[in-house]
Amino acid sequence: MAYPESRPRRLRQSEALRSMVRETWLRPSDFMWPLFVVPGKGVRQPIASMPGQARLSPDLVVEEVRKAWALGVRSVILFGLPEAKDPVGSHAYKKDGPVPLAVRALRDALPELLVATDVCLCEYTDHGHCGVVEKGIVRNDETLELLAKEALTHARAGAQMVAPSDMMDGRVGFIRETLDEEGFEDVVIMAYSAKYASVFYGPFRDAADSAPAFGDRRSYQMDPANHLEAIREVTLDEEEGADIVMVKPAGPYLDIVRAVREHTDLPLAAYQVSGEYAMIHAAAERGWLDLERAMMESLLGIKRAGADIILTYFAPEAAKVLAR
Ligand code: PB1
Repeated sequence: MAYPESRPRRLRQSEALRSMVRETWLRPSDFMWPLFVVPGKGVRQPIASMPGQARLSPDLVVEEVRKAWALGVRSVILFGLPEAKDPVGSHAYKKDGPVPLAVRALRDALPELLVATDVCLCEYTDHGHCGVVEKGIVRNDETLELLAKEALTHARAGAQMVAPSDMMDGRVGFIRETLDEEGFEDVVIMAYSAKYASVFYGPFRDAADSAPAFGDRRSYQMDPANHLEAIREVTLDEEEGADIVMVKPAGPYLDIVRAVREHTDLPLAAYQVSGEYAMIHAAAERGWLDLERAMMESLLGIKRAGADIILTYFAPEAAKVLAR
């Protein structure tokens, strides 16, 4: 049927009609809030490139997450910034490091909260790469042991989910095996499966002081030009035991989100990264975009593309809007 019998505008006449036929809805529990944890007490260091976000000590992480919980946010993911960095990222697996301490504090304060931790070495190595380096090469197999130690440290602290973001081959299976051997078969693995070598991580690297000291991450993170490779990476992580798979970044990769959604029946996460967050804030600060509307539309697009879980720095603010 064509015009004039068919009139799509009939269903757009009022909010009552538009909401009746709306195909995608956001919920506060869709959002997972990434947080940066530093050692100490009472420490709050605002992140200039990420307005509204800060590096927080474990006590203030609890304070901020309580507020987010009250708004409907039900999960967080923690990134650690250690006291010291070294070639093998040894602070990544210290049991009294900022992340394990924050995990314990959050589990005590909010027993129903889902506490996930990022598993990677880049925030902990003095060269800034996600694995150990020998002769300028990031060594894949030598890194697996260290990632497993880090995941185990987080699980022992009470993390219900670990999320390896390193992009080493075989790390999901290696971490799964280690956790199971140590009695943590219930700890969920959310794999950063299709993680691209993206420029949009800039503000994060600023926040975590984790930019590579030499070279880049293109020998382990994916080529932004590739689509089929994302399906291969997701398939491998599924076979290795991932419980949740992820596409990262999100906004510039919605085609990949959709393709992965159609490929797997596992829960699918998408990470709205620091650069996506910073861009919206920067445009809003210049008066070019309405911050709240741009925030909500960017998140709606990621959900519409097929993500079940959205890692986003907007989590508390977006939850506040949805609560209205
Ligand atoms: O928000 C972000 O930009 C996230 C960045 C992401 C965190 N998982 C990585 C950035 C990078 O590759 O440097 C960290 C990788 N472990």
